[in-house]
Amino acid sequence: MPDLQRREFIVQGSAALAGFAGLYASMAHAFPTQPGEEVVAWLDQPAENRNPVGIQTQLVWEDLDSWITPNDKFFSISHFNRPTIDERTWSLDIGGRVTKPLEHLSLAYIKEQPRKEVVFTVECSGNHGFPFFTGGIGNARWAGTPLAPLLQRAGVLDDGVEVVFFGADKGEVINRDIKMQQNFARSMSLVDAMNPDNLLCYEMNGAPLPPANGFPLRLIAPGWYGIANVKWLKTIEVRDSRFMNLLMARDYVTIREEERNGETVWTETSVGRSRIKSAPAKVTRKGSDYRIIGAAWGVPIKQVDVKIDRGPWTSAIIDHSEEADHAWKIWSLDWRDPSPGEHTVTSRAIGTKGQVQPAMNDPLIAKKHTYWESNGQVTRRVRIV
Ligand SMILES: Nc1nc2c(c(=O)[nH]1)N[C@H]1C(S)=C(S)[C@@H](COP(=O)(O)O)O[C@H]1N2
Ligand SMILES: [Mo]
Repeated sequence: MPDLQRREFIVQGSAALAGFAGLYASMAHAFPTQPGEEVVAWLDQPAENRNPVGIQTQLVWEDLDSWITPNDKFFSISHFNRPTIDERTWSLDIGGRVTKPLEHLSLAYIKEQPRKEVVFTVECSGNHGFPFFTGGIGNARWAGTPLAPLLQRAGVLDDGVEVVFFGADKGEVINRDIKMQQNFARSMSLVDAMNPDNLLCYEMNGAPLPPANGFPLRLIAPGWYGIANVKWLKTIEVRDSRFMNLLMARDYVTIREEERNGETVWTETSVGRSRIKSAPAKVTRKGSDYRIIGAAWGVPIKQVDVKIDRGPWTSAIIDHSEEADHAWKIWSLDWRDPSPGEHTVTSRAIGTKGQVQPAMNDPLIAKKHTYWESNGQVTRRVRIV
């Protein structure tokens, strides 16, 4: 293209873009909330929390007004007790199938190691699995030191294939009538554990880890469901075989009917890496202008579509002002002239590799018999007056 022509093209192009930007100025940034903007509450509200000890501080979707979830609004899950740990007496052991066990690592020692930060959206794999559990998600900036160099320093033996992360919390576990006292534990293959993204994390949004989120140290495993992110970390143990405790082999196992050439195969698979998901967060109104705002996460997101009632899918605008590889994307869509009355709002995320968030009647969801990995499309109800 000759220079002049190209310049003209650029000028015209940017002029056209400016017009577009003007029209959608309100949409490019979903946050902060604009003056005069009010939230239209969903008609379908979560049921009363049936497990208030285990599940605390769920995200209230209508309150979503920042990319980062503040620590005091971040959800917290506990399967056993919630230990209060004194960092002066706490230490971390890394052992098992290694040549040089690293024992009694202090918090100060871990903080002296190279620091790394990641913005990562943690979702509990049970989120949306129950009517009372729809806010098990939050996005934080986590800081810590990479796990891999410490495992390397410990010198993993050739037969070391599995890395187990033990928490300080514990409780009674029963299997085959055998009653045991066990610490919370989850494992990963050595290959997965060595991923450079994994952090031994001591900081959340610039503050020491809050007790509810794992003080003084937790694993942060970006790209994995919440369960892999072991809190109140106490021991890391390399083993020579698969680890099959409650949280690896009985709970957090997804049971599905899968179709193979017209035959049903029942599968039981471990909950691990997060799946593609999105949800409408809120409908806002400013005068007579309505907007739908939501989030999408689980895998790298390319696109989010929104469906109102039984209408067509319309692409939402993704807010690129704050983004990170492992963080949710905030999206919004202007809702032009909604008719008064009740409506449904459904969102559908599409990943960069073409993954599509399944509909609730997709066999992937409909033939799933357990509540974990509830990544089906979320439909909310709203009344426009
Ligand atoms: N030690 C320990 N770690 C744990 C848990 C637990 O009960 N004990 N719960 C897991 C689950 S199921 C989830 S969803 C995440 C939640 O992290 P959060 O409580 O910081 O939000 O922590 C995980 N790590
Ligand atoms: Mo979870």
